[in-house]
Amino acid sequence: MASAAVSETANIRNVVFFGHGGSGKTTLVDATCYVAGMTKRRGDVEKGTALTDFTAEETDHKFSINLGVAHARWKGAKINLIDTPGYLDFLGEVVAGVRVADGGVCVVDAVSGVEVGTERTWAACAARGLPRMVFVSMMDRDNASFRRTFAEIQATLSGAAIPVEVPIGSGPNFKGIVNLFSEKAHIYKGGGKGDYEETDIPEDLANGVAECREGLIETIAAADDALLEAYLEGEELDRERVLSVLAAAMRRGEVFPVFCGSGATGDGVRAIMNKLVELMPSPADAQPELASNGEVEIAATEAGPLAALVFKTTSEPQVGDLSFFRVFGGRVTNGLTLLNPGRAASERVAHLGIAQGAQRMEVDALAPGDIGVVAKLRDTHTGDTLCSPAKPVTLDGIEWPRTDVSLAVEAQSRGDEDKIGNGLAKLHEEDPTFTSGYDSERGQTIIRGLGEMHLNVNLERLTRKYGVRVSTEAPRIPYRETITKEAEGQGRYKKQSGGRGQFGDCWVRLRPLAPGDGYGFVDKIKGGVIPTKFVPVVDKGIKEASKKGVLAGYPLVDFEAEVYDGSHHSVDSSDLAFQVAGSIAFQRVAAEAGPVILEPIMEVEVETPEDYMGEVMGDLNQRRGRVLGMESRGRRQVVKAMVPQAELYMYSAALRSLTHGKAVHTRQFSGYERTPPHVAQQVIAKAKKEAE
Ligand SMILES: Nc1nc2c(ncn2[C@@H]2O[C@H](COP(=O)(O)OP(=O)(O)O)[C@@H](O)[C@H]2O)c(=O)[nH]1
Ligand SMILES: [Mg+2]
Repeated sequence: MASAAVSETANIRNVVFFGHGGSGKTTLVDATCYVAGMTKRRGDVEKGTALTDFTAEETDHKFSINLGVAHARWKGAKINLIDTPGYLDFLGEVVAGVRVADGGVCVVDAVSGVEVGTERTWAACAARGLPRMVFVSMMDRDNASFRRTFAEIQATLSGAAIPVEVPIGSGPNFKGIVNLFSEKAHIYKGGGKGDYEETDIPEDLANGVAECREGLIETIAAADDALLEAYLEGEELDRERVLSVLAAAMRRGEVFPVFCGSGATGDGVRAIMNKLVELMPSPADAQPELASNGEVEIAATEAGPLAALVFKTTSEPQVGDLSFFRVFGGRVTNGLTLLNPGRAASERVAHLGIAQGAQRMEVDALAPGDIGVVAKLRDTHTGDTLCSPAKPVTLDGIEWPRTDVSLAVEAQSRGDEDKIGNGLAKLHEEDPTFTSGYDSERGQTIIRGLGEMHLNVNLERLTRKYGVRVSTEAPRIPYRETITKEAEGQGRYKKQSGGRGQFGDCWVRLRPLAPGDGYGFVDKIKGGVIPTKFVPVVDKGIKEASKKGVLAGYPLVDFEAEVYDGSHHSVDSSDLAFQVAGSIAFQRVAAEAGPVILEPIMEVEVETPEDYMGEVMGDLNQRRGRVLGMESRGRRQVVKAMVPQAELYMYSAALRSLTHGKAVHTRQFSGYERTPPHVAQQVIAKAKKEAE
C-alpha cells in the first residue's frame, strides 16, 4: 500500500452520492477523482474499470451493488466520496452510506428524469436531515433536458430545489454552463478533465440568466434577515456572505442547489466539486452525534470521546476482511487498541488506511470525522461501534430497511449443510439486510432480503466465497385451516388389555371464532360426569390435535371448543385416556364443521409509471390480487392490492421485466383469508401426495 497524508477535520467533506440506478453516480465519482488528479485514467462502468465498481459481482453485473469509497483532494479539502447503488434491492447500502455522510449529492439523469429510486433514496437522505445538492447528469446525451428535469425535481423531490447554474445547449450541443454566482459562462474545452474557458454570458441567454440569478439570490436572501435587508436596499451582495448564508440554509434543509453536467465527459464536474468544498459542512460543522442512547455527545474533535462506526464490511478473495468506518470523535491511530462494546471484543488497528475504490493507502492516523478502512478485525461487523476502552460509548447503529422477500434454499450436495449455514451467517455479518434461518414449520432454510436480485447476489457470493452451491425454491406457504359452522360429537377412547385399561369419553362442540381470535375452551361439564381434574386434559388433547388440521394437516385456528358431556371409569380413566379422547373428538367434529383452507394475504404496494399501469394491473389480476385503490405520486401511480402470498413468488423479478425496472413494490403481511375452492383442492391434493 502507498501511504497518504493525514487530513484535518475542518478540511474533510463526507458526501454520499445517491439516486436511481443508472443515473450516473459511479461515473460522476470516477470523474471527480480523475478531474482532481487522484487517478491517472478514466474508469468506465461498462468496461468494469470504474473506481467504485470493482468487485467481481459489480464488474459482472455492470452496476453498483456495494457502496464504494473513494476520495478527491480539491481546493485544500479531502472530499470523501461514498458511491451507492441505485437499485432498491441494495437500499441497505444507501442507508449505510447516508448514516456516515454529512451531505449528499442526488444524481438525476437529464434524459429519464426523476425515477422511483431517486425518490426513495432522497427520502432516506431526508430522514437524516442531510444537506443535499442535485447533479443533473447526462447533459451530453440526446434528449437531455435540464428544464424538464428541473421541473420534475421541484415537483417530486423538493420545491426548495434551485438551479445555481444553467446549461448552455444540451445533448451533442452541450457546450457549457453559466455560473449564476459569478455571472460568467464556462465554455468546456473537452479532454475529459472538465477544463473550461471563462467568458461573458452569451447574448441570447442573458435574459433567462438574469431571471434565474434573481430567483437564486432572492431565495438565498430570504434565508437570512440581514442579507434580505441588504438585498432590498439594492446593495451589492458579497459572494462569501451569500455562500455562507446558502450553506446555513442547506443545513436547515431549506435550499437544495442544482447543478448540471456530464460524468462521462467530466464537464461540469469542477463546478460541483468547488461547491462541495464551499457549501457542505465539515464534520466539525455537521449535526452533533449523540451516542449511548443520547446520553453522550460525540464531538468531531480530539477529545471526542473516541467513537467510530463500521458501516461496511467486505471479504474479498486475496484481500481478506476489510471494515470501512467513520470516526465520529477522537483520533484513530495505527496500532491503537479499540473496544467493540457491543461484543465486548478488543480490536487492534493494524494497517490503517483510506480507500480509493479497490486501492488502499496507508495512513498513520485518521482525524476526527474522517473515513477509513482497517483490515482483519476479529469480531466486529457492519453497524458496530469501536471506541476507547477507557470510555466505552455506543453510537446509534444503522436503521436497515425492512426485508420482505424470501426464498428457500437447499444444499446441492449432501454434507454441505454446515458450510452453507456458516456461509449464510457470514454474509449476514457483511450485509445485515440479508438474513437466513431454518423455519421448522416449513421444514426449509429460508433466506430473506430486499428483493430477488439481492438474494441472488448473496447466493453468488456464497458460491464464490465459501465454495458451496445451493438450489432455490419457493418457500412453502404457511396455510391454515379453520371451521365455518358449529358441529358436535363424541370422542371416546377405550382400551382393555390384561390388567388396567384406559377409558376416556367426552362430547365436544366446536364453533368458529372471528379471524385472529385463535383458540378458546369452555367447560360446560355438569355433575362431574368428567371429573374436574380431567377437563383440562381434554382441552389439551383438542389443542394439540388442532396443530394438524383435518384437510391438509395445517394448523386449524380460530375456533372455540366446548366440552359439555362425557363419562368416566373409576379405575381405567387417566390423563392419557382423556387427552386421546379430546383429540379424537376434535378430529371427528372438525371434519363435520365445514373445514376450509386459509392462506396468508399480503398487502402489496406497487409504484409504477403511468405507462405501465395496464401491465401491472393485468398481472395483479392474474395473481388473484384484489385492488384496494390507486393514487398518483408525481408521474407515477401507486396501486394498493391484497395478494395471496402464494402468488408473489418471484414477483419483484416479474415486475422488473414487466416494467423495464421502472416499478417497485413493497409488501406486508395482512392476515389470512379463505382460499377459493380450486386452490384449496390443490393444497389438499399436494398435502396428500406429500403424506404418501
Ligand atoms: N453520456 C453519458 N453517459 C453517462 C453519464 N454518466 C453515466 N453515463 C453512462 O451511463 C451508464 C450508467 O452510469 P453509472 O455511473 O453506472 O450509473 P449509476 O448506476 O448511477 O452508478 C454507464 O454506461 C455510464 O457510462 C453522462 O453524464 N453522460
Ligand atoms: Mg453505480
